[in-house]
Amino acid sequence: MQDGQKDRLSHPPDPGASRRAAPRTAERAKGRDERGVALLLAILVLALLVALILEFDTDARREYREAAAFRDNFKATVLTRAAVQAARAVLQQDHLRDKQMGQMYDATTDLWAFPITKYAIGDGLMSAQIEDERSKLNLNDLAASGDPNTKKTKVLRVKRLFTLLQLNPDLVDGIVDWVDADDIPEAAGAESVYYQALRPSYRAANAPLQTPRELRLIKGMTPEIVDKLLQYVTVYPQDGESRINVNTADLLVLQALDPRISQSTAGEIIQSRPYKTIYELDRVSSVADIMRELRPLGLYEVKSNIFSARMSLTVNDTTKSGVVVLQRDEATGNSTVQYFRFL
Ligand SMILES: [Ca+2]
Ligand SMILES: [Ca+2]
Repeated sequence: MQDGQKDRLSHPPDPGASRRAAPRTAERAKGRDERGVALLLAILVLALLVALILEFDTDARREYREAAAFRDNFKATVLTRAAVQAARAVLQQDHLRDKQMGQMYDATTDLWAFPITKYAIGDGLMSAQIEDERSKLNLNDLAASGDPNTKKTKVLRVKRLFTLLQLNPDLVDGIVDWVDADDIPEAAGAESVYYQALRPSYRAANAPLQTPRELRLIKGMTPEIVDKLLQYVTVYPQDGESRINVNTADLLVLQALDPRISQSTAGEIIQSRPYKTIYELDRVSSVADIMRELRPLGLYEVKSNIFSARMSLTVNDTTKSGVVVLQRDEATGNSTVQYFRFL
């Protein structure tokens, strides 16, 4: 027997040996593969985790920003409403002061007339300006039925203002028809028949204007014309009572009052402000006769009971603006909200 054979005989070949040797190599390879896969998985998980964290971070930041903006918006909204109460308080204070002094007039020298700029209120800054609505011509007085002469006087007054503003006075006929109860058009006006031919069609309100912005619906009006008018016309009080306050009225509004009031006489009226009573206009010699003549017609006044306030509240990066119209009770000085809108 050869050694090898002996050897093989004494050590019979292990049938599993070669099978075991091969798996050892395979296992090693498998081990390497598994470690590689595990590493890849780990890298993948890490990458996912990083992506997740980044996304979470972005989301969290966005949500935080959104929450902060929501919070600021909410605060500004609440503060805007608080500012309305502040405006009411200012007007009440003015009333009490007038009563104490025994001088019931409202002028631009009053405290309410001073603008408030970035006044700290709560977590926000408030800017506000109160305006006298009686410094403007009330367009709702054009609805007046009854005495045709009174109506004519009122219409002419508004037409004069339009002319002074270099706007077509015929536009006023459209406003008259919009607010008057009838369906009979004025010379240059328009009633529902006209608006119903438009696309989209609508009807004339045949009722007082609710807000100055409603003017845009009226024949011939454009947003530009309405913007130009806003400083000089009002729709408050809604019942159309339209005495203007000579202590606050603009030069053009004073001129519109009567055709004999020129730019220079209107300027003289402004120069001699404030007037504590309507009789004090007699001080202005150039216009005394005219004002005496207008006095019994109830065209003007030295005080006001209707005001508007524009407020803007800023909390961090969020600003909320609102406009409120306040009617002040002449006996108590307490104001009621006639209109409120966020801008
Ligand atoms: Ca009408
Ligand atoms: Ca009419």
